[in-house]
Amino acid sequence: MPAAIAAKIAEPKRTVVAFAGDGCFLMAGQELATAVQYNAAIIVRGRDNGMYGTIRMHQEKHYPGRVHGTDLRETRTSRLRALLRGGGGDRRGDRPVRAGFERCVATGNRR
Ligand SMILES: Cc1ncc(C[n+]2csc(CCOP(=O)(O)OP(=O)(O)O)c2C)c(N)n1
Ligand SMILES: [Mg+2]
Repeated sequence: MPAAIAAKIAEPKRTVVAFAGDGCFLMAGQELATAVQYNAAIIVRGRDNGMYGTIRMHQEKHYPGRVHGTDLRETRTSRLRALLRGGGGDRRGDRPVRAGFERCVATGNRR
């Protein structure tokens, strides 16, 4: 997300999309405040699998049966976004994604 925000500030006319896992969003999602502050209308496409999946993969591979500290609870990104006054929608499931994405692109391009 920080890189996406910087990219949008550097290239405001271009559409910038950040792909973020739930763990990634939990590590840097508060930077949404920076995006709002600098009117950097990025799109964040999240994937919530309830874990630090990449780290889990290494644990399972190198330490079978000793998974530790890689579970995450469901991340309610919509609440953080509302708190920080970011726009957009919360689209779960696969079917509404295209419409939601197109709306995000249109919104970002209006700014
Ligand atoms: C700031 C920071 N801290 C730690 C890491 C190490 N790290 C690499 S992948 C990963 C887990 C990412 O989890 P998530 O975003 O949920 O993606 P998933 O692997 O589950 O698809 C972590 C903690 C990192 N890349 N950046
Ligand atoms: Mg994850």
